[in-house]
Amino acid sequence: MTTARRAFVGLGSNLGDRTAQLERAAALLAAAGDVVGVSPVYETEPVGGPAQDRYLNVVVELRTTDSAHQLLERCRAVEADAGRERTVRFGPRTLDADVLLVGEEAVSDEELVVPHPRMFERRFVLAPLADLAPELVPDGALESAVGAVRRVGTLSAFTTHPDR
Ligand code: GSY
Repeated sequence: MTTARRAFVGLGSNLGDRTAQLERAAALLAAAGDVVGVSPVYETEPVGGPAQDRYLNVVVELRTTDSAHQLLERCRAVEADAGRERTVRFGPRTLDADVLLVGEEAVSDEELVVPHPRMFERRFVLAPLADLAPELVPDGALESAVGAVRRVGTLSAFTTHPDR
């Protein structure tokens, strides 16, 4: 049996009902039973691509036996569920789901690079990741990363209550 590892997936949306799409994507990921946390929601300045609307971003934490490629398939499934169309590179999207980290696994092939190659430059990834796993964010990285972010709430299905 494969040992479960700590993994992180980034979710972002800047087209349509952003909150509903993040809620649904997180719920679809959680249906497999290996999601252990979801960060607060951040409204974030778009990084890269054409001029476009602000995103909502979260990071989802898993304790999973899935490989990085299996997680990629799950990410593709939640993007497809949101009707994601790949038209403009780095352009607006109903939902983006990126594999960020999978334990110590390093992958680099034509389909996937893990750790995600741009995650440590992007505040929309590092701010929610720091909420879940501050020890994984190198000193000074959050400050030097690009793109303004603002914490705006939590996904309703994943609000942590103090009495639970
Ligand atoms: O790589 C994820 C899609 N994406 C985002 C995003 O999720 N948030 C922000 N703020 N900018 C982005 N640029 C791209 S591409």
